[in-house]
Amino acid sequence: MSEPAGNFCLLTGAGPAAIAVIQIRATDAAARVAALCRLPVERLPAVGRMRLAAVYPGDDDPIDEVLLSTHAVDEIRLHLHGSPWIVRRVAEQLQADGLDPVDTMTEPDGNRLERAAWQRVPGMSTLAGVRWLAAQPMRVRAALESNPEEPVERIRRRLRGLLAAARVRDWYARPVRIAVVGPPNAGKSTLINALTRRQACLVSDRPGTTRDWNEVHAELDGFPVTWLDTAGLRETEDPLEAAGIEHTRAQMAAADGVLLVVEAGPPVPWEAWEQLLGQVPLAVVLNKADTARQRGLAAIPAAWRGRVAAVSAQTATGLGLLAALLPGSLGRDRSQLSAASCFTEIMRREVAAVCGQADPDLRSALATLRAGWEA
Ligand SMILES: Nc1nc2c(ncn2[C@@H]2O[C@H](COP(=O)(O)OP(=O)(O)O)[C@@H](O)[C@H]2O)c(=O)[nH]1
Ligand SMILES: [Mg+2]
Repeated sequence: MSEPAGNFCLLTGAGPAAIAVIQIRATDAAARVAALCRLPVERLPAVGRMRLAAVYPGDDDPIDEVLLSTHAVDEIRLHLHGSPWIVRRVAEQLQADGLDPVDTMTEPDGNRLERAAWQRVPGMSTLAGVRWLAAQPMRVRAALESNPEEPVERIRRRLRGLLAAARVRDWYARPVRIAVVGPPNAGKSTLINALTRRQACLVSDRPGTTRDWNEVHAELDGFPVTWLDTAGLRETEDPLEAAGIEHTRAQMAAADGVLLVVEAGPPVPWEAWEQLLGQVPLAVVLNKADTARQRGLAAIPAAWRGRVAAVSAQTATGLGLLAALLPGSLGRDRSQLSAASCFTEIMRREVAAVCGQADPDLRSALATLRAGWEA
């Protein structure tokens, strides 16, 4: 009997994470992964690099979009969306191709920085998050670098940047909860379907259709989002609809923010909405822009003015503009996405401690910190 061709191993545990990582070790790992992803071998990432690809176990359509990372010539990892079905399907295919399943979880390679990043992969909810995390060891290493001539204030500024960008991990790990509110029939459910490219919410031209609530988990621009579809807010005699409206108020209170959707064209009672919401909406959507243009925007509350997007949920126009408004409204500075970040709590504490030191202690504390993370 011939020797097994190589093996594969599920590196990530099963959990709430949306990502599962399968490590493939084989002398011909590249050829195998290329076949699985229907890519020419030369399109696979070089050692230390990543790329997106689709996986095709068997002759089916692609079952998932994956991130491929090459760790060595004989080691490639597939970062899958962690649905158990997808993981099982890929594992079955690898086994059918002659690879041995290995149960024991191997210790991730690399130094403490790399290990810390790999161990946190399951906490990322989107592939963009995994990509961000995978880039961190390199970025952190560069940020901790310094030479004796560098002014201490410049080092301190860089360390503060590391601390400020620590929150980016949360942007990728925890879905932001956005309640979509507005009058009945404004197109709230249609908008959620358009933003998520799914038919998750019931759409009807009969006002008052959405009475119970619907949570849709999706990705917006690489970030995890939970959209909360709500019952339209209006005066009603119907007790069932009234219960839905009561629930909408509770959802608004529990969400991270609200998206106000109104119909473009008819006059909007802005003052009433201001009172009802009791908060500045993340964005004000003037929907059905395909049928009418909004007038009377001069009356919109001043704090809401920079947050208006005219869209058509039906034709999916203006959605990009709306998506572009949200990071700013959520207080997220996109420039931090490309910055080095303290991506673990321990690292954050250690960097904060160094940052608080005066010169010349700061330099030696930084050297100690660097040595600790490179161990
Ligand atoms: N013309 C047009 N109709 C829309 C648009 N968005 C939603 N609608 C229609 O408006 C009606 C109410 O939509 P729905 O999403 O159920 O509104 P909701 O009550 O706010 O959830 C449906 O007939 C939709 O097809 C849009 O952008 N343009
Ligand atoms: Mg609805």
